[in-house]
Amino acid sequence: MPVQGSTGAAAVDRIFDLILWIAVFFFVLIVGLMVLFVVRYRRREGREDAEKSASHNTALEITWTVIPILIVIAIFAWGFKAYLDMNVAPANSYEVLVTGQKWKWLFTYANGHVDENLHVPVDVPVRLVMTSEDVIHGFYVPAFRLKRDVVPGRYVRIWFRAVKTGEYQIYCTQYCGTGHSDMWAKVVVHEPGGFERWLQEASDFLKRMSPAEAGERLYRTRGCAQCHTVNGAVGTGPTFSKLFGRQVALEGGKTVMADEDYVRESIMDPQSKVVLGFQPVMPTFKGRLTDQEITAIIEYLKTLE
Ligand code: HEC
Ligand SMILES: [Cu+2]
Repeated sequence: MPVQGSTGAAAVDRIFDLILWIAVFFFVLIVGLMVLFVVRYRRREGREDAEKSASHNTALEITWTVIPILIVIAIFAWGFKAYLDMNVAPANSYEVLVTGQKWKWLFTYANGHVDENLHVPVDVPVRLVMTSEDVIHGFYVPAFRLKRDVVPGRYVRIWFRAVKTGEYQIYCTQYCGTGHSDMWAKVVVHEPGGFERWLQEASDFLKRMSPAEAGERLYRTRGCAQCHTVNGAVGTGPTFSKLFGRQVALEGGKTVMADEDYVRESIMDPQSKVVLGFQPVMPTFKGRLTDQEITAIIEYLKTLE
């Protein structure tokens, strides 16, 4: 088993152990008796005919019905309680929005900061409100025994309380396409106070970084990288490599110079000028990126000339 990184992990492991040991007990009992009977009642000289067996034993039959029923009820009751505990978050939980998309997880914090990793304070209940942008994904943190599928158009909630600082792996457990196995992220559990400091610093990245660096970060964290490469390869959208300053051929026969205004328009109103040979599938980022952020992206595109 991975380390128990959350309060829920211990509860899950206890039920797992219970079911495991019940299974081991009955496996040994049943297979043991079977082997014993095979040896004992095998065909031998002078024992050719099977002995007449009893047809019925009420006491035995009631015993082997009632005991398993009690065991199954106990497993259900215990499992159901743990399931409810996992699903009903304490009222004072810190909330983080989780979005699954091809092929990364994005985490949105209360102040609007968007990050590729899930940062949380230790010993504080954290509620995740999760959804997907495109197809089904499965949010899975083995160390927290936390797993929930997300689908577009619907929100699901889970919560956890991390008990140890450190980094834990997040996986996607639904086969969601070519990038599925790269859909990794980390839970970073901070010591008391460290989380607030991290959030403050991370949200200030526009002030802290040069515009081009900040633009690169936005390119990665705001989903542009899903559709646009920077290495010249064509994805769902055209590559950003050597885009800036080039003449771009559009659907309908026109061409346009890829300058600041064109990039800005492509982000705010993608359908107004559609690049030749591409589907008009880019979502608008109007209201989702600030002017300052768009400027940072433009500065980043300039570095890819
Ligand atoms: C769902 C896929 C998708 C996402 C996500 C996406 N785009 Fe696009 N983008 C496209 C497609 C397809 C085109 C070409 C068709 C068109 O012009 O609308 C395009 C065109 C563009 C163009 C014009 C490119 C050219 O060669 O002329 C720019 C600039 C651009 N996108 C920027 C961005 C930025 C910045 C982001 C992230 C904030 C982003 N896109 C997110 C699919 C996407
Ligand atoms: Cu996925």
